[in-house]
Amino acid sequence: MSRSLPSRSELGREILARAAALARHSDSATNYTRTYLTPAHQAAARDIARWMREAGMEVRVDAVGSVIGRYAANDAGARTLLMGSHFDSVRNGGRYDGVLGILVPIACVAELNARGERLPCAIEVAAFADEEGARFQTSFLASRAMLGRLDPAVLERRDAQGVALRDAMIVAGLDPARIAEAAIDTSRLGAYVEVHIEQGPVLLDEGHALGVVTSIAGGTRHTLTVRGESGHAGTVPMPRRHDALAAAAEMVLAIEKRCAAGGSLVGTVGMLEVKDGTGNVIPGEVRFSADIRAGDDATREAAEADAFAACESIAKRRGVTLERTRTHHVHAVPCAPWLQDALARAIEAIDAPRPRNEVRRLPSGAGHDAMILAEATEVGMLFVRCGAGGVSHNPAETVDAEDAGAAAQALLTLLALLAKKGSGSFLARAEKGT
Ligand code: HGY
Ligand code: MN
Ligand code: MN
Repeated sequence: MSRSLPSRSELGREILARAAALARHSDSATNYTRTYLTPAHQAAARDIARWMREAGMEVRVDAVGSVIGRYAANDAGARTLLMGSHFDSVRNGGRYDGVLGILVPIACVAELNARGERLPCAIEVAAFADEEGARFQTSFLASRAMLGRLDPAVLERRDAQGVALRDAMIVAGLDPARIAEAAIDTSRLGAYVEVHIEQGPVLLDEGHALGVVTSIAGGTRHTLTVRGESGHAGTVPMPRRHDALAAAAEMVLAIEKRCAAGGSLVGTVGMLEVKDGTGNVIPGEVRFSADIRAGDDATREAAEADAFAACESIAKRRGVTLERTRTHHVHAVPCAPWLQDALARAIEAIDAPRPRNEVRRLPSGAGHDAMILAEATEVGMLFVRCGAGGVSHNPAETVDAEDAGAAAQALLTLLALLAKKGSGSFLARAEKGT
């Protein structure tokens, strides 16, 4: 008797229970923070590897610590459908960002395995070890490594305690000299599909449990260093000061003002540190971050040019120097139309809650590993509704079990849809056939 499909709530409850178990692996005793290669990060990797094995996958850990499960095809020559997301987090973040995109595909493979079903493509689930880059400022480290595009210079980056990335790798049992071995044969990839929480309020406000991503906003991140002149807070007359922090503060507001121009453009200063900061000393040196994004590269590039020109003129007027380095850059990425259509059909087929029976397609303002995989294969993304007003990168981040279960049912349906296209390069056929 063929096994009945587990109910949406059964699937969802197990997914959320595992997210809760992973959330216990945190670098902090007081909040959910899991950064690259810490003991908590390694403990989470072990849990994920165990769940992948229990789901019937062969599991490997790659040269940068990503955990990759493989569920072989019924045809040895078939290509691979890669799914996954990241299991590191921002500081004091939410427990579903990234993690949901690992647990949902694991639940789907477990279901296929329980049915003894194999597909005309291999399935791989990648738990990427470092996407946020919160510890070493190394966004998308793991997915870049998977494509063989990780710049070895990142090995010299240091965390807030001064630990070099290369040393953190050695402590975690990895060999920094072998990061190139994380690269896969991308010709075997048929497509990449990432499930992710929306991290915004659109699906919530409009009553959609799931949504299909149309494109992913590009972005850059910069470190700006302002150098003025430290001095005695009590004796230097105001007109003679070269206060690095006051200058930086004016620059922060200039960046905010330019990026408030509307549309998909956004700008954020998330980090600011005063060197040798002391209450009775005029700050001599300040370093701050700037994260600028937009749905298209031209809008973002224009905003960057204007914002940083404003910073330069503030520096000149205040008699301080300004140094800027770009630490991160990803282009805006479109999601493959045929994958968007297949995901939309899957949402319709499982009858996920959607007003007026329409599937919502929407852009992603957040960056995802899919942006990097898009350099090697076609990508699709399935968004899952966030609760608590759609907040994310915040401990209040939440997902409903029914919606998590709906995502698993939609992904299972997508796999069935794609499998219908027959064996061999079934994904290519899916592409032509839809
Ligand atoms: O910053 C982002 O968009 C993602 O959370 N890495
Ligand atoms: Mn994130
Ligand atoms: Mn994420």
